Amino acid sequence: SLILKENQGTIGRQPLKNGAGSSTKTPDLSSKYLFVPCTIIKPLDEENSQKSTGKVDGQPFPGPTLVKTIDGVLHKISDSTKLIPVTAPDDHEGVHDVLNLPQISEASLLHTLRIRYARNDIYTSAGPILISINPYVTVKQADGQSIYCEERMLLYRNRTDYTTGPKNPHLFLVADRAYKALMDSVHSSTEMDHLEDEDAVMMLEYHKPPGTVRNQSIIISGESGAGKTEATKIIMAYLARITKRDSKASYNPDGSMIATLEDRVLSSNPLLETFGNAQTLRNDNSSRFGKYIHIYFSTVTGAITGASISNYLLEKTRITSQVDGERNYHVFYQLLASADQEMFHDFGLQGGASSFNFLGHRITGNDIADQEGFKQTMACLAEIGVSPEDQRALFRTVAGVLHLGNIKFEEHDDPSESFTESIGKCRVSDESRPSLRKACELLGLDEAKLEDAILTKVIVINGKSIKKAQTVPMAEDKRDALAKMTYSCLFLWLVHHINLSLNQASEQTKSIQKDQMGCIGVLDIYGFETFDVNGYEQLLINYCNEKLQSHFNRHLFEVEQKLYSDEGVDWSYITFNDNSPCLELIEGGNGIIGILNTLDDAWGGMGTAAEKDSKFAAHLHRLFGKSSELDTSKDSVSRRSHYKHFITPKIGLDKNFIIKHYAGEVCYNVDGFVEKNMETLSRELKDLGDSSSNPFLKAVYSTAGVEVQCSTAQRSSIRGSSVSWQFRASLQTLVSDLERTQPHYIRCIKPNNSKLPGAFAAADILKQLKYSGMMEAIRIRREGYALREEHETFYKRFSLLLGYDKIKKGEKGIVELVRVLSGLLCVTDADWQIGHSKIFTSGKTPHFSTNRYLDPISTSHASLLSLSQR
Ligand code: AOV
Ligand code: MG
Repeated sequence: SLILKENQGTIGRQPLKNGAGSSTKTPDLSSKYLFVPCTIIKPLDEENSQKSTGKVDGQPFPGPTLVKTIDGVLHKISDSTKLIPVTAPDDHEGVHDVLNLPQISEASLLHTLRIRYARNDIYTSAGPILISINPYVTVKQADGQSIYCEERMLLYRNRTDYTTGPKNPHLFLVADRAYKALMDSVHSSTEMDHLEDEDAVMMLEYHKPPGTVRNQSIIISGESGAGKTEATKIIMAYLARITKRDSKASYNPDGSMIATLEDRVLSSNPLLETFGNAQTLRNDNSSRFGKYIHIYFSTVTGAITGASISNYLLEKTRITSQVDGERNYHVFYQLLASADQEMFHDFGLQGGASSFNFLGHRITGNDIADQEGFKQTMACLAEIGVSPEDQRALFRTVAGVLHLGNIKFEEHDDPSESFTESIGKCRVSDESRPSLRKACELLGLDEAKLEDAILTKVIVINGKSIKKAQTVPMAEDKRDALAKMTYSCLFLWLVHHINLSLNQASEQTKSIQKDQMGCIGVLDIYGFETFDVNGYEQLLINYCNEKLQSHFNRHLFEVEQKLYSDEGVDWSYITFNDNSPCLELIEGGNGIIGILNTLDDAWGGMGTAAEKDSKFAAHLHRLFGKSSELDTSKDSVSRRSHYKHFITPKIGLDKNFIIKHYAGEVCYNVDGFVEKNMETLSRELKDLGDSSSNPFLKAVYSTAGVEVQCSTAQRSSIRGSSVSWQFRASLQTLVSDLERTQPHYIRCIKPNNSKLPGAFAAADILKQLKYSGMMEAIRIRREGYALREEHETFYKRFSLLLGYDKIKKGEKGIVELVRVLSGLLCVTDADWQIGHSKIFTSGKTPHFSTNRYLDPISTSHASLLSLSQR
């Protein structure tokens, strides 16, 4: 087989109409035919064709050539040397695990994924990593049931060891592997002997003495809409189902049944989605926060004993404004679609979604889905034990936020009001007074106090507090800040409440000792992002990905290294792709101040937020740009590796800077950076919140532990309290937590940008494979030995196949066999290594064409393997 190489975009634009099986459609080569296998029909250039006579069959001829792709379409290739020859025997088409491919490359990886996706195999393994491609439909198994049905769960669970039962890659396989590894880490594990290769590799590293719990983590990443949240839910459902015990039902004092812990764990997902997910252009149910869910198990009984959720960086701008075609958080629309008569009246919802400024006006809710969502939200709230009073108070707060958004301001010049200093005074407009009144009623706030807090600012000059009037834009900003504070505190209150509910179980299971508890953490976090315009949020998200990538690289490298050194095989040539220079450029360290610290420092001094943004950009270019002032310092050589990751754009210097991330270059626009990083909550707003007469809201504000940064104008920096600083701290905790676990990686891929089932946009998919670090995983394998086989299996296979039944048994026999095979395959000693228990073969064994593949003597080890399996 041959595979069309990337950037052959023009060759198929004029398909040959008369060719057999040709299509009249113009194929989109940039995507459709990217790395599609084809065969050479004939060289088109006679001279070249003659020159090539005598060449090995199947090798590309230089010059224009006619090729036929597997779908029968003919293509004229201008330069056939651009075709990539691949070793792809037919029985390796669409293998479960791409590391079993005789030759692993971008091309063969993409082709395998394409074939599998077309036959509804949406999961593919790459050794220990699971690649998942969003199907955008419920995938069914042969009997018509969903591939996530209970029967299937039990099938994955009930296999006696890893050599029986279903092997097709699946989320259940990963979840089960994590669960089994957790349980095995406490029990003496002789089962190791039965494990399949890849499982054994993973377990090997973590084979701890009996009695020590090895916590597990499942790290799910991918771009928006790739299926992370769905995967998280499927994994949680699996773990809840396989550990479910038949326990006696327990009841509340009012006679209602208390939901089981497993059910409560599962209920947490729809609740978090209601308050933290929204429809975006990329995903109808996009999570606007990151989450790490710890599920605790008793290692004695195997049952779930509790759970807890850590959340990261809820997107706050969405609460007050959304881009065209996107929505605010689901809960607003659910409330509007389903509130009962009493709520409608009490909460002032009669005008519907279009009457609220915070809901935008371009997109209406999907009433049916929102009504269904509301029912589920109510049921889940009850399940996690939120009282009917608190449920109502919660929705009351949601409605209060909506009314805040309808408060408008106008300029006025009323001389009766005197401020020490007034620029352009403003007041609440008359027509929006009812909104102010309603917001105050719902949030338990005093109207006059709210007005005062929004319309004035207290500043301290020479120890004296002075009230300063605010302009209309300033008052609008404060109104929005109050709405964001209220909603984000509500979200934190909910997370806190869920955690309380999920930990009640630990009360019931108090008898379980600490060393008898184990944990599986599931991380559903935003993937690498790059848009036309990238802002503050993208910087933090990509920083997070850079951090996780570092963890991923180190893990892959260490696993590989451990395997080789345990086998006594030389691994010195495997290089570690270290992204710490880029990480340090962002977060600082190693003598580098870092972008985030520079941003924190940009807060100080005078000037508007926009001026500070520009100053920040200028400062970055001075610090890290090509002509950096630090460049001349004596330790500049060691620092230069950091600068390589910082690029000063050719135009728009005052607004932009570029970071060269592991996944590619991203240009960031500094607009709003300083404000977003600071997220000032003025003293007035904090005091206002404290003054609420609504006990629920008081509790909400206090659980969230509202941090106030007051009078920061006098401080030169906000290091230690900025949003990025808090994010950095929570990320650090996350990474150190992950480092104590055995990780399992799931890489979610979005197949196309139209949310369509079946469409495989190859170029975009390839980009995502790169972002997700898959290419790095492949590189490590290719640098090392792609194929490994137990001595005995290897011996049995090849000694028989080649008729060498006379060669010696044991260690000597293996050495002899390897020597003979090397000679036959014309490979060098560097392509083989004999480990203590395994034979390692490099993935660099020579290419062979389809024709040569049929001849066992001249084929490589890999095809011998497949032949001998027949
Ligand atoms: P995300 O979590 O990765 O995006 P989701 O898990 O929300 O993406 O998936 C997006 C949508 O794709 C879902 O709402 C489903 O319609 C569909 N989908 C995903 N996985 C499956 C599956 N296994 N089977 C069927 N449909 C699926 V984001 O949170 O936006 O980064 O921010
Ligand atoms: Mg999500």
